[in-house]
Amino acid sequence: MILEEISLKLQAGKAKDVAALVQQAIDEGIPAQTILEEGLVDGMNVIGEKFKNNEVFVPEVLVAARAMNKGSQLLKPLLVAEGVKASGKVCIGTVQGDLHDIGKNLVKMMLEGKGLEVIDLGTDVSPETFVNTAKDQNCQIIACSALLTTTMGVMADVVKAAEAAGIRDQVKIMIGGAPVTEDYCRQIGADAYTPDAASAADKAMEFCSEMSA
Ligand code: B1M
Repeated sequence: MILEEISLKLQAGKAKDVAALVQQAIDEGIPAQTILEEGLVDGMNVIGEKFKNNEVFVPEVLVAARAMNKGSQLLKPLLVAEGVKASGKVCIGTVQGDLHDIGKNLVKMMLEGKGLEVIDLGTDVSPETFVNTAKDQNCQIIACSALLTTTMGVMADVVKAAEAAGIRDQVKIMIGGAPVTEDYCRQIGADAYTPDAASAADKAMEFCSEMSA
């Protein structure tokens, strides 16, 4: 089955093959969301498990990540709804000290798919950069991604920085990433934790319509 092939080629780091298979899957009419989750994300999850067990190492993970990006770029136009007017503004980034950006890029893609305007701050983003951007650009939402247990604490600093800057009541702070939990969200006083990119986009839409009401 083509989705399994995509997953296997991604695990092997074959970016060109992944791109060709993703295109084929699109042409066959498989929904972009399904290709993303059952092909690309599935492959990345296998790599993650192997990385954890020392069966593959950083170079293999990097080529898999490159293949993932190549495949998801092809899906982007399909996930991004055409002609939808921006109904809110979000600044997104991976927190300071953390360079993982695949999940963050997926969240960005899904937010854009809902018609939201997204300012991508990249990786290794300081609490001050999140807060200053939200303030200067009038963002309704700050979206933070963290993949390391050692960096998720920066999310608490983002909440504190927003309080210190006096914008805490004007901005919703959304958090996510593999080590992040609902409990942690409550503990640091952020506004929402969502486990995946699609639910992050739904929640962001909910916040934006609440805030514009
Ligand atoms: Co890193 N890494 N890594 N890594 N890496 C993990 C995260 C790890 C779990 C691997 C492991 O040991 N099993 C482990 C963390 C352990 C821990 O903290 N508990 C780890 C480690 C230790 C490290 C290094 C320290 C390794 C080293 O150098 N010794 C190092 C740190 C570098 C740094 O950041 N300072 C490192 C480096 C790297 C690479 C550079 C090689 C590469 C990153 C490439 C890149 O991103 N451009 C990499 C990768 C690829 C991984 C794994 C294998 C895959 C991560 C990924 O992209 N997953 C990962 C293992 C794993 O997660 N299974 C691992 C796919 C992606 C789609 O999922 O990002 O979780 P994810 O996003 C999901 C959800 O979490 C959610 O939506 C997405 C899907 O819908 N989500 C949000 C994400 N952000 C959200 C925000 C939201 C809402 C939802 O709201 C705002």
